[in-house]
Amino acid sequence: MTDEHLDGGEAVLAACRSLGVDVVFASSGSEWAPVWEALARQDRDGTTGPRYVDLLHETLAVAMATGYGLVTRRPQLVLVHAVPGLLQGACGIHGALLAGVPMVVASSESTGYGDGRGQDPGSQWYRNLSIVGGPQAVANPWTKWSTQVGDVSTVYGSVVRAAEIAARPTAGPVYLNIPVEVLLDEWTPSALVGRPIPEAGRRVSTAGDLERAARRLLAAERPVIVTESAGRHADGFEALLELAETLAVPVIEPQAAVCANFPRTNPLHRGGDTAAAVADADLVVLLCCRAPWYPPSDRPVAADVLVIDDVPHRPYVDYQVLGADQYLEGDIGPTLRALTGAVRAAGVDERKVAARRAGLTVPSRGAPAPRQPGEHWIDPGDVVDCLRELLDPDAAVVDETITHARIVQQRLQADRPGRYSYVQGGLGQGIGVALGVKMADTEREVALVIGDGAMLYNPIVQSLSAARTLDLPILIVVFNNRQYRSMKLNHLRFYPDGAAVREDDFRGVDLDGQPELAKVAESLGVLGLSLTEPEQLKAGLAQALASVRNGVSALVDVRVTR
Ligand SMILES: Cc1ncc(C[n+]2csc(CCOP(=O)(O)OP(=O)(O)O)c2C)c(N)n1
Ligand SMILES: [Mg+2]
Repeated sequence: MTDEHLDGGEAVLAACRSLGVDVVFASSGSEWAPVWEALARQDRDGTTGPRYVDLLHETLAVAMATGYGLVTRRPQLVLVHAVPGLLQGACGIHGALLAGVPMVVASSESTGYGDGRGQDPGSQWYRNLSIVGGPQAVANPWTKWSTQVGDVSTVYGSVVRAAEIAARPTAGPVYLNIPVEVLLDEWTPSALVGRPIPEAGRRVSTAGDLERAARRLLAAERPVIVTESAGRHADGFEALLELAETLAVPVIEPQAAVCANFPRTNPLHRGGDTAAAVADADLVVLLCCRAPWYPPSDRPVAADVLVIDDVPHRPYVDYQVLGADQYLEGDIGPTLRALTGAVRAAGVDERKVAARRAGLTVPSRGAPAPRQPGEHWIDPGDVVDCLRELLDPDAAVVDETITHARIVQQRLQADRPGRYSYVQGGLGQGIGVALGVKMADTEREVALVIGDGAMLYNPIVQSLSAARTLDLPILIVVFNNRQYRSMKLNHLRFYPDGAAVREDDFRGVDLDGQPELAKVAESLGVLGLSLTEPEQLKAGLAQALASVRNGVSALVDVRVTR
């Protein structure tokens, strides 16, 4: 084969170039030599193209693409290996689906198993790697879309199309099975190859829908906005602020909120209790809410419900009750701006708005639990308070805590877009997501707050190694209660007087056997600190942050009271 032989690997890379993909996040597999060859040619020839990053675990590769996508909202390419790599990455891919993060995930199968024409793909494809129905069938339930690329002539177009599908609402991961024979096959680029692919067009509701929604808002006496993820969308945070301020509408971020949507410091932010907030409302605006009522049938009967979303009924959600009286559909930023425009055009009753504003008080952050005399360990609320004080005001906080998430949300007081992101889906993605956020914006300070149990689900060795080798310094703060506290609370909810509680004999809870996380971190070139006493907290976190600002990641293992 000559150096100038172009194949399916070149087609994959050419598609990335046309799409403006910045990064290929990869976890190795024998199918990817054609892409590696294309990358070697790219380097040799000085061609502009994506950066390629080798990662040592699929969860890490996918989670980094998720973190990167949360910041950029643009799809990147993730390469994994056949079905095993796809399955290993599945937890993260499902997380990206829930988070609405676009990405193209690709892996291979064999079509000829060594008997086909062309190069020998290797006997492992015949012996070990096949799966009945193909990997695209495996990926189908937890991706937005999945298919197989049947021929080298369609590789370029398939990768482009996959990314275009991934980027459109609801954004999410798509999967491509590009068989190894297809990747190795000779490729003749068509005249279309190399044209830059435009971004998706913006969608806004019709003028009629906007006007009806504006009139509803203006007519309401006690409207309230509930939002889980408006801040995930471009301009969503700022556009919501403008709408809420224009009408002095209170905003609720329920526990299901996954990002910073509205400044917690704004008097219109009314905390996280949807049930209390809607009890007296005559209009509830559900803005980007998947699961506003619980139980699902618990929609308030007295209020009208206006649903504003890009895709109100998420195709990947199995059961969803919104209870809408009106839908306003379109891209969130432009739609909210247009709604505010329609509200102003229809005429705002400033006296009514002023009266509503005058009735607001600043909700309290909640005092820390009183400390028992002689009590060791550190209050989790104090940890968040201290972080809020010490972190750069623009720092991004990624959250993979469970029972501490509410405290983090309440006390962090996120006041700007991108300040807070909750890791969605199964545990184990947090470090990767934080590293991806850092990679997308290397100037930004990034902190991960994480439970001890969640930490132990992460590929710690691979992730902390990546932090060092890719020069992505982040702060990791472990809320260590030496248990899966959530599992215990769950058990107690179902069996408050059961044998486990009477005998103090729980399962699925104890994490006393965990390794010393600070030492694990130290062994991987990361500053590791263990804090057990409240007096150590501020100095410890400050020392860790100084290390991060100096280019060395830090892990602070904080022994928390609960
Ligand atoms: C991949 C995966 N496996 C299992 C679970 C179930 N699970 C939910 S929370 C949790 C415990 C988390 O422990 P920790 O991070 O220490 O938080 P805590 O409960 O102590 O607040 C487990 C095991 C999960 N969410 N994801
Ligand atoms: Mg724990």
